Amino acid sequence: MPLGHPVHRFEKVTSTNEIALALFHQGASEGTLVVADAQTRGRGRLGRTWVSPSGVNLYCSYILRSGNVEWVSWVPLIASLAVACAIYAETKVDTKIKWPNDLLINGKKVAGVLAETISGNGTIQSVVLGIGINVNMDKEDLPPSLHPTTTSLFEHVDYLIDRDKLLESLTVALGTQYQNFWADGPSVVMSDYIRLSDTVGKRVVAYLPAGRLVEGWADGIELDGSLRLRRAQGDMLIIRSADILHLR
Ligand code: BT5
Repeated sequence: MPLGHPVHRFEKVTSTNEIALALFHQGASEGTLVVADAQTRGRGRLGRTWVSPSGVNLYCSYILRSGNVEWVSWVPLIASLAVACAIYAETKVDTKIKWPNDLLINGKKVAGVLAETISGNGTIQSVVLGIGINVNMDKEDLPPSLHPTTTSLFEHVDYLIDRDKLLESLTVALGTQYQNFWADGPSVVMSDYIRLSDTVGKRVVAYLPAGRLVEGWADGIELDGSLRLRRAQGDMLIIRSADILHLR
């Protein structure tokens, strides 16, 4: 099933992920794409907000097919790679990936990925993959607290970027990454991901969901997409979910 069919376009929604989840429950098929010009309650991970000014950025969500748990943990990594490819294809701007799902330009966040699973009957039925890219936005479109850590593609090129073309590139890149993963397993995705990783090889602090924090060297990525952290004491931690701070 090709990604990006059918497409549901909206001027303004609460959250494209919320709409895609609702469409899934109404029987929407794999590949369905929801795009909006603005979001009033754009979602980040762990209940955070994705600020979504109107008419300047890309906010979209894809309904992906169900898969095993291993596949699900790779979705944000595969999507990050696809976003990096699409951005490069349309703008020639290089991005790096902060594990697991932040796209950075010179250390500042330009895009984010939110994969939400739909479970039922003891299995994962589907994944709604949401992607937000800051495209033609001005810094002033975001609250001042976010200015030091964020950027948009427009800040790195000298023209307004065609958001429809970027979405087309994104859909193609995602379809390609997705097919390669199913055909070859995670090894190719893994090497591409590590090549673009801003995290692997760095000293980092990981803020774990339970509120604990651990410090160490980001040593690599496990076969299920987890981050391997080597601590000064010499032990190795496998981190499935965390917020990462890169240390100098
Ligand atoms: C993410 O969460 O980075 C996932 C963002 C996914 C957004 C897309 S838009 C389409 C789809 N529909 C949705 O409702 N969501 C998805 P996280 O790693 O938790 O990062 C969230 C944090 O990024 C916030 O707490 C802010 O610090 C920061 N942030 C918020 N808005 C931003 C923006 N426009 N650009 C850069 N950083 C932002």
